[in-house]
Amino acid sequence: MKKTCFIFDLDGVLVDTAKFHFIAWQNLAMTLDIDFTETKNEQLKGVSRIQSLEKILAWGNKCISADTFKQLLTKKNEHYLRYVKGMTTKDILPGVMPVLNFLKEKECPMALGSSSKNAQTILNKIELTNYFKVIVDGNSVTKAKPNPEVFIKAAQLLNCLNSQCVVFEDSIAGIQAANTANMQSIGIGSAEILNEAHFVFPSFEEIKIPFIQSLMN
Ligand code: B16
Ligand code: MG
Repeated sequence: MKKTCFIFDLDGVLVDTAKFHFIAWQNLAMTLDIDFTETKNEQLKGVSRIQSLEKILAWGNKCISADTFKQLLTKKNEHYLRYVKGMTTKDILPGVMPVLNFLKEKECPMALGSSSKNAQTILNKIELTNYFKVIVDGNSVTKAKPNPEVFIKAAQLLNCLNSQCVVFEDSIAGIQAANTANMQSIGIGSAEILNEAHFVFPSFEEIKIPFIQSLMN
C-alpha cells in the first residue's frame, strides 16, 4: 500500500507571511484610494499576485494601464520582500516543527504547494527547504488556486494518487483547490471561513500526532 503524501501551503500555514501580504496590499490600496479590509483580504489568500491586484482594482472600480499595473505589482512585491528579508527560523508558526519532524521520521513524502513566487526565498530563510521532496510554487503553475493545478502537480511529482494526499491550507481558495483535486483538506484558521475543509484547526498547535497518524496509511 502506498504511503499518504502530505502537501503544505506556505503563507499562513508554515509561516505567518499572510500578515505581510495584507500590510503591503493595504498600503497599495490606500495609495489608490480603495477601501481594503481584513474581510476582503481573506479573498486574496492563496490567490496569485496578478489576480490579487485585479480583485483590488475591481473592488475600487479602477481602470489602469498595463504599464501601471506592472509597476504596482513590483511596488507591492518590493514592500512585501522588505518584511521577508528579516525572516528567520523563529518565524515558523508554533506547532509546525513537531508535525514536520514526525512526518520526516516516518519517511512520509512531503511537498510544498504554494501560489507564491517568493516561496523558495522564504523556505531558505526559515531553513525548511530540505523537508520537502517536491516544491511547487507560483513559478511552476499556470493557474492559481482555487484551480487545483498546484496540488495535482505536487502529487504527480511525489508519484502519489490525488486521493492519497492530505493538504494543509489557510485559504478558502486553497481548500477549494484541494477538494477539487479529490484530496483531504485540512484548514488552518477559522472554521467559519474555512467551512469547506474536511477538518479545521485554529492553528498548527492544535494538531496532535494521533490525528496525523489517523491520516496515514
Ligand atoms: P507572491 P500561499 C500565496 O501563498 C498567498 O497566500 C497570497 O496572499 C499571495 O498573493 C500569493 O501567494 C502570491 O504570492 O506575491 O509572493 O508571489 O498561501 O499559496 O503559500
Ligand atoms: Mg496560504
